[in-house]
Amino acid sequence: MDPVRKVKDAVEKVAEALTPDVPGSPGSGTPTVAEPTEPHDPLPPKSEQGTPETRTPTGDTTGATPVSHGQRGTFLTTAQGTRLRDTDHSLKAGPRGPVLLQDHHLREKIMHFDHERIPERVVHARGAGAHGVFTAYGSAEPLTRAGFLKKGRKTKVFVRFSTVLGSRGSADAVRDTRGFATKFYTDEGTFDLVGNNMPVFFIQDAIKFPDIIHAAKWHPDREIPQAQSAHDTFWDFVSLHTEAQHHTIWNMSDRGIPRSYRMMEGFGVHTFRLVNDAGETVLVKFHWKPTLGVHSLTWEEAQLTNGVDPDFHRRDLYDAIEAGAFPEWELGLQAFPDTPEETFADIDLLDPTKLVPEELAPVQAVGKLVLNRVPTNFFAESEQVAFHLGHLPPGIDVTNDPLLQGRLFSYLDTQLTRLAGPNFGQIPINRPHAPVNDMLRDGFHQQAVHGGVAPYRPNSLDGGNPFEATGDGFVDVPVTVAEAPKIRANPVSFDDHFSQVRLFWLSMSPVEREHIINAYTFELGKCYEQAVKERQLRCLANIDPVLCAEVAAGLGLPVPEPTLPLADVAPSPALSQLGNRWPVDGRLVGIVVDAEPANGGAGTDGVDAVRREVFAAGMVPLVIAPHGGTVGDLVVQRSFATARSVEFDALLLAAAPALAQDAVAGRDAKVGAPGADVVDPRVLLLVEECWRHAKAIGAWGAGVTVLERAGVADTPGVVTGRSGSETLAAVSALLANHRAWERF
Ligand code: HDE
Repeated sequence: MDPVRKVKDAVEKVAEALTPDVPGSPGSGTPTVAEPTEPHDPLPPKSEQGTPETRTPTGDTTGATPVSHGQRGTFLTTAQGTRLRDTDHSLKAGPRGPVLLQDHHLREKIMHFDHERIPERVVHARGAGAHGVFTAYGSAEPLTRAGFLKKGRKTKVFVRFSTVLGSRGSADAVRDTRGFATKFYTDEGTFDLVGNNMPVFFIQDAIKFPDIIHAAKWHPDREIPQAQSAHDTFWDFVSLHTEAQHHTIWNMSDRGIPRSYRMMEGFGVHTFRLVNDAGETVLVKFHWKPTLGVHSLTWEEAQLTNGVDPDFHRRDLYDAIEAGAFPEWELGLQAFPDTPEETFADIDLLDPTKLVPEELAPVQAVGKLVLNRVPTNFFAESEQVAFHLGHLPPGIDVTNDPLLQGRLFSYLDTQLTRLAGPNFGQIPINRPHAPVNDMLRDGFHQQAVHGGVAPYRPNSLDGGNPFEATGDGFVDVPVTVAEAPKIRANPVSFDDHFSQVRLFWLSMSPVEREHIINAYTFELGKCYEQAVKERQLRCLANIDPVLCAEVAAGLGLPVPEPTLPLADVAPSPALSQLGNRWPVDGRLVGIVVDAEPANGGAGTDGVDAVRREVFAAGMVPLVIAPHGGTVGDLVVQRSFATARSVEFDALLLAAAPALAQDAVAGRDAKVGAPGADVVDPRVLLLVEECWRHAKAIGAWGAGVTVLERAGVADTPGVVTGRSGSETLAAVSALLANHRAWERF
């Protein structure tokens, strides 16, 4: 089906579900879901979680015993399958007597609960995952023999997005790098692309990873701040360790506060090596390009969001998928000749603090990822998923990037502890969809009942099984390793720490530069140590004099002299987020309405039609009214008490709701204002915040009064129309630019 049609159909379904004539919607009086009184079967397990099991946990291969071991049958049981008649009362010696030690159900229930938590990830602890499908265009076929990149091939995927620094319960909209890890369940074995939303990293050698993470996470004495880089130890490290400056400017840019996971780019960061059937190789960098474009929050919006809705990105991802606005990315490759120098345009491809500008090496699209299903169980899937860079199918191989090489060790090692034993690959979300026939045996939490007597090679007792692959197995590309002394050192090219930081700065539009200046000023302003601030200013002096002077002015410190000549680099316009128009699918549009005329409001004339037009455009309308429930025929999604501007991408004002009469009376007594003219201050706050955050605002009819009262009428990105429809058209056009940038 045409994807646009598909989104519209799904969006219509949501629209129908929200109309009051649907049983169960507020005002209809008909309950949708009757309280269950009769036992019935639980939902079946998801199909792909059944595969690729061929044996049941009991070793039965006859098919007589079902494979799934959770949630079977209708009745509550113990973990051993004994049906239970009571799970609410402990076994006691009489109703008022002591609890008996022999109560196995009590002990089993509490024991299991006591151990429900597992250690969180040491980095990237906070995250959210989703299932999807990857479809290959075939354009990578000349470069790699990887089957999942052959034209038309569809591969199931699981993606987990994350922040890096915060704990599992920390807020989503913090200033931080985002993880973008993708598991492709290919039929030649699993491929994990474990990337970030920024193309460069803080360090050039994995041996320094504990240092950067110790510096960036909380202070060890008080375990604060949570999920923040705005503190002394972070800036102490990055100002001393100047190779971190490139990644740091990405964090200080709008890329550090994405609007949504759906609106982030992804990067494999390292250079990988592809090999085709003829044994020819190329070096590549992987890119994910979001269909909706790359968009960010503003800093004030991010800070408000973390209080108002700490789960903002998680909720946004799941809401979009459930509304049928499936998030999409194209997978792209930058390909470079595989030369002995491993450089391209003088850029060292093994240095993970360097990017290759797209103007020099265009990103070629090789397939599309669509996320179309939220996890059934957060713990089982998002929490237990384990990615690894060494999960490579035939046709993709690693390079000698020293950061990548260290990561190859780290992920297995950390997962051994986090998932408590070596068999985490058998957890449903981690199981390959390709058939597995390894000779790994036993260990904690072994799920398989392996047959045979000879888990070794060569053997004759199991008939020589399993056999080594002949033509189609994984082959390590036989790269020549130069004869060289054993040494702890970097290539000389790794010493250039500033040229690409300047390249990034020069590539930004004026408004993006302003945001970067503000971010450095905020973060350094939160540091206590004068020496740290001064040292970071010296780094900024080597990036750009204006950047350095502006931040120094904000901190009230002198402007230092650069210690290096400024790099002579050409900007890369592709790095800027501005200048394009993007689809508005899945954008949230708030519509402010008034109470019914009978209750002193102006009513909701024409609002239902606008709401339907918003849906038809693939966006999500949220009606905001003085109270919950319904107003006229409209179902209210947000009341003035629950609505906050940060949730909406654009605001429509259909009315000018007045302050409730009793509140007006109190206010009149204080300031003597004419009661009927007082617009509800919560509506004014919505408008003021949307305006400050440069969001599109539209009004028609009585709604125009609110613009005047808020003092924003006739300013950029604020439109009025003769009808709701006309206003929506103007607001949609503004939304395609993401923000009214002129307002900054
Ligand atoms: Fe990771 N990283 N990392 N990292 N990383 C982990 O593995 C590590 C790096 C990335 O959603 C850990 O299972 C080292 C770069 C993502 O489950 C750990 C180094 C990039 C995720 C680890 C790096 C990443 C992780 C913690 C320096 C982008 C979350 C939990 C050499 C290209 C995956 C785990 C998920 C997670 C180590 C640097 C991305 C400790 C040693 C560069 C997206 O093994």
